[in-house]
Amino acid sequence: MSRNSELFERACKTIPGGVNSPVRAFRSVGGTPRFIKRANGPYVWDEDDAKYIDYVGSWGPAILGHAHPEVIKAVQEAAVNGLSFGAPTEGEILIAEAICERIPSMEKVRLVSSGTEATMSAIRLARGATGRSKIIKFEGCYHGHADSLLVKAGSGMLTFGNPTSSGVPLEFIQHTLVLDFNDLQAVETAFTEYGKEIACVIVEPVAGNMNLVKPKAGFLEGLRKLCSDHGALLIFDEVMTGFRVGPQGVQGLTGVTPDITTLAKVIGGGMPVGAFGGRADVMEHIAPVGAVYQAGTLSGNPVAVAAGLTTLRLLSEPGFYDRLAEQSKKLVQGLTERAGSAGVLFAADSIGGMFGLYFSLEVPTSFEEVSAADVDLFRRFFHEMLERGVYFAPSAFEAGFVSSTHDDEVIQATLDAAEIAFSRLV
Ligand code: HOZ
Repeated sequence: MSRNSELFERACKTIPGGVNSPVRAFRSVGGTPRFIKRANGPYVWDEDDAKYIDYVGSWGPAILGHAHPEVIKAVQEAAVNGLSFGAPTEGEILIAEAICERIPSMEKVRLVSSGTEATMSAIRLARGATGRSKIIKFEGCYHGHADSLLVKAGSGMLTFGNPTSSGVPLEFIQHTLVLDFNDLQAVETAFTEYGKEIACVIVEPVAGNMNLVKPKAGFLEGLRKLCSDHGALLIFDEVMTGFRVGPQGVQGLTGVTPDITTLAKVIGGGMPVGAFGGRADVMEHIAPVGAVYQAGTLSGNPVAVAAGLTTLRLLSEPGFYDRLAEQSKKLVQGLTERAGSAGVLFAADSIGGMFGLYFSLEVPTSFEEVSAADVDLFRRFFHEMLERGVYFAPSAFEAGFVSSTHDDEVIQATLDAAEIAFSRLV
């Protein structure tokens, strides 16, 4: 029995499903999850000593590749001084300044420990600041596992949604309206109907939790206008896209300015950090200044902040994002060409250091289109690649990530593996 299998069997005895986050269990692709022993640059090694080119990158944070020496050094130096104080530190000011300098819409920022905390707190802030209850979210956009956000669309366009998890009472989601991503008309209709009750619209401005789905031209601009016209707040959930698609996230690429932004992943450099921030007048509603309560023992943790600060500094090197985007493009173009030669129905897309692979004719623009892709073909491709030492996300509904260590040689090795993998699908 392989050590991965042994560990998985053992893990299942004390950990639900053997994992601490469901997608890691390989349920949608089948097979045994790889237990990772170590990682460096673009590679991870499993407990059977198999080496993989990694396109999961810890689901986004590993933008500099794994175990970047300067980030590791910063963590070690911070750890020596104590792991957690539950009191303010200078590092928290430095990272708040670094974030606010880089993302101008974030005039003030509060640190938390995860993306879920960031989005949950941003929603509470929006409700507290507007005095309204209803929120709009989009099908296929994932904003962490807070109760009011675990919702899928109801049967009609303007019905409130249904929980996507048991344990979420209907009463908890009665204020969540779920609409189709990229359907501006639906948002307009919702505002016409409920305008004065809507606290906020929350959106992944480039969706990364239903594979990768980009906004259509005018969609984000339209959301901005509708929110402004109706006194609602626009929340960009840039947990995944923040410092990943460009130096100012999607807002920097599109010029659309949200009122509140949520961040996590990259800003922690691999350590648990999240953040939400935005207009100063909105942020002033947060306790201890305002009446919206939010707190956390490990918020602004000094070791995590050290990793994040160092990461942000390294990302500021000139040309960093151009090079990253170039490597992602080489990957998706190369894969598309090889799929084409093998006669496999396939499309791919990328933005900055993020990419999507779709077993469908075209790049999707909605959850419905993503869902129509050939999941079985993805599953077979995933395993063909895994066997050849390439680790993609174990789900057809997750985006992939390229780091600055995915150089030409690494991309070429991936494409060589893909050439064989695609040929075995037909
Ligand atoms: N939230 C991640 C998927 N979009 C999964 C995180 C994990 O399993 O580490």
